[in-house]
Formats: sequence, structure tokens, C-alpha cells
Amino acid sequence: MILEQYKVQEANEQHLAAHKRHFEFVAASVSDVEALLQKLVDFQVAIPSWALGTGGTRFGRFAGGGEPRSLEEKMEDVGLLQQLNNSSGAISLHIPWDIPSNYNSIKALAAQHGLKFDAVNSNTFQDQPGQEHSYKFGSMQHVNKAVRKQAVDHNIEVIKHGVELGSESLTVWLSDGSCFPGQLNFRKAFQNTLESLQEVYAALPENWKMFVEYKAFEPNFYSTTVGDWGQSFLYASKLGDRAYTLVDLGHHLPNANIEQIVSLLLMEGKLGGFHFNDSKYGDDDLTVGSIKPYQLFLIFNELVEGMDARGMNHASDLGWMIDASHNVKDPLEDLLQSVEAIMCAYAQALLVDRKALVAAQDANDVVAAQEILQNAFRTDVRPLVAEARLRTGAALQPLQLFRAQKIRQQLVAARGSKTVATGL
Ligand code: LRH
Ligand code: MN
Repeated sequence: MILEQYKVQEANEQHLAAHKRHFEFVAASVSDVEALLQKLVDFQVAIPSWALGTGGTRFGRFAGGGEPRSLEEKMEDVGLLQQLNNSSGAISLHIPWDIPSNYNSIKALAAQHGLKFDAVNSNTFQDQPGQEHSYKFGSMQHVNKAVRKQAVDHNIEVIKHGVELGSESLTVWLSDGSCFPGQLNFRKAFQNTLESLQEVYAALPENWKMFVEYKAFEPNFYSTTVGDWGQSFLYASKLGDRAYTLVDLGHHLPNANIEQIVSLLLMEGKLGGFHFNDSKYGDDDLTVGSIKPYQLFLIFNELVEGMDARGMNHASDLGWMIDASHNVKDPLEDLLQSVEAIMCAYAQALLVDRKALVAAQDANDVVAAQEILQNAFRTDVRPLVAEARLRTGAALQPLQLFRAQKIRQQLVAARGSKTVATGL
């Protein structure tokens, strides 16, 4: 056991008095604080299995040590995050990076760590050793039917792994596209991709969802066959009721209004979930809320407004997942910061005075509308998020405890300084 539970309680004792002062101060300004706290307790973010090691770029990768060497050790790391913040109660697997060796032992390990299996992710953006057909020129868009069939079969295999583990959704991100004008017939690429996705959709168990993830560019740099929310919405609408779009925050062109996209996809009932991260330029996969925290708040503001308008359950009706890559930070510290940023943005969005905002909008009182939003955004909600952790036995200060307990050093001692986790 890397972190004994009593160590969490001990650390909380030290912070309790200061926490109680801060909590009572902010709680005094919240209309129904118990309801808000319950929403925070229920809100669980899935941790990507491919982001528990050090990420890199084509220019280099600087491993940090103590990285998980197996799916079992990855689950141990996510279990540790869950013990620290009790808001990371699920893991999202990527196949074939994380093929379970034994379903029952993996499920037992998940139960031991209080983890569920969120969406499983297919991978037709890399050629695997011994693979018959290359995905160099795409997978489901490919001009060659045999390549498309290989991609369809892989996705059906991924569903089978997910069913064994109790997952209920498949995320399909296709790197398919083109790098030069003239390389691709866009219409045929769309139709091949739709036909292939329809074969995968037909194999979905009846209680499953399919998330179609869009991305503007990379690894293709002229066109991407699922390139934006409109194209993903088109596929999801043509596929059927259990197909949805997946919004990865880093997959938009500069200055895209992601909160408006979220509002409209929710309105249409076609928003499936998120890959949370942050970025300044491209698909930078940086810590959530580290570059554009106001945008993250505005997205959660649209989510709360749109989900309440449809009577949706905040915790269970959408897929809440992180998708990040850690080039310079400790992977677990980075993920703790990302979960904290998500919980704070959600808490701030729950503080927005909806009645007053509607009144300001109906009166075209632009100034009042901004004041109402920024009043919530400028509220320090960290004591509310910490109180939700305290009430569920987690740490008041997860990052501080991670460092105070020298957990990375323990992992390096147990696993070695040169271990490399599968993933990006
Ligand atoms: C593509 C992406 C996708 C994953 C991959 C690891 O950029 O966001 O969600 O499959 O990262
Ligand atoms: Mn993603």
C-alpha cells in the first residue's frame, strides 16, 4: 500500500481549522450548499490509462521514473489519485496499449481501488507489429476495403474487451485525413468512414454509446476526415441514437468558441462527453485550466445550463474524461491539478445565479450578465471542493500530501527510474 488511509486523516487534521474557516466563509454565500456539495461528491472524472507516464514530442521525451510497467500498476496509480481526491473514480483504457491479461483479476483490482471502467478507446492511428494492412493512408476512410475491414474488426474487438470489463462506451478517434490537396476525395472518404462506423455501431451492445471524437489537424495537416464538431455531428446523426460527439478541448482551431459548440450539441442531444485538457496553440494536451481557466468555466456554465434544461444527471449522463500528456510535470501531480481545475470550474458554474442571468439576457443588460458570470468565476470555490473530499475520506490537500508522503520517490524505489509506461 503506497498510502495508508490513516496518513490521509493525519494530514487532514493539520489543515482542518484553516479549512473550516475558509469553508464557512464561502458556504455562507451559497444558497443550498449541501446540494452543491452532493453534486461535487457525485462528480467523477475518468483518468486516461495512456497518461500515467511521461509524454513527449518528436523532439524528445524525458522520463521521470517510477512509471507504471503494466495495466495493474496503472490501476494502482489511478487508485492512488482516487484515494487522494475521491473524484477520479474511473479509468479509460486504450487498446492495444492496455489489453487486460486477465479480466477477472483486472476487475477485482478495479473494485479494490474503487474504480469503474469508462470509455474504451480504439487505435487505428498506429500500425501494430504483424498488422496485415498499414494505416498510413487512413483506416476507415481508406480506398482499400480490406484496410477499412481491418479497422472495423479492431473496433469490434475493443468493444469485446470493454464488455468484459463493464465499460459501456467506445471512443473512436480517427487520425484519418490528408496532407496535400488532391490526395483525397473528401466525399468518398466521408462515405467510407460512415459505412465503417455503421458496421461498428451495429456491433454495439444495446446499452452502449459510441463517441465520435473530432480533431482539426495532426497527424494530417491538410484535411481531417472527422475534422470538426459539424462533421462529427453529421456522423453521429447518421449513425443513430446511441452515437454522440466527443469534445476534446485541444482539437479546435485557434479562438474557436467551444462553449457555444457545447451548448448546441447539448441542445441537439448529441453531446457524448469530453476529453479535458488545455492548450495555447494546437493539441498541446496541457494541464486542464492551466492556460484558459475562464474558457473552462464558460464551458461548464453552458454544461450546467444545458443539462438542467434537459433534466440530465450531471454525474452520469455525459462522459467526463481527461486526455493529457505530461512532458515536463510529474504525471500524477499533473492529473491531480487537472481534476482540481475541473471540480473548481464545475463548482463555479453551479454558483451562477441562473434566474438573474436570464433576467439580464432578457433585458439585454450586457454588463449585468458579465457581472453575474464573473461573480461566480471570481469566487474561490476551493474550500467547497475540499469539503467534498473531506466528507468522503479524501485529502484536503491532495497535491501537498502526494509530495509530503514522497510518493513519486516510493514509486521509483518500487519500479525503478527507467520504467516506461505504454501510451503517448
Ligand atoms: C488524439 C487523442 C485521442 C486519443 C489520443 C491519445 O489527439 O486526443 O483522444 O486516442 O489523443
Ligand atoms: Mn482526445
